[in-house]
Amino acid sequence: MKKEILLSIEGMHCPMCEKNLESALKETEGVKKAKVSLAGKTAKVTFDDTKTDESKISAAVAEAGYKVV
Ligand SMILES: [Cu+2]
Repeated sequence: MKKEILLSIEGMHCPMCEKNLESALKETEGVKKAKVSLAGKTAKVTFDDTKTDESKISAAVAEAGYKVV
């Protein structure tokens, strides 16, 4: 099933961070949509919950160099 979550992200400092994280999320298996906001310090992620879950998405965020808070 499709699920949407809004994550609070720590560690983004510039528009490159925003782009980096967004593309990292989009490349994550099971992720359908990702919209990262530098100003809002958030990532809105739509994913297929048969393929991934919130902890795997958080791990992908950490791998990209940022942190879910
Ligand atoms: Cu940056």
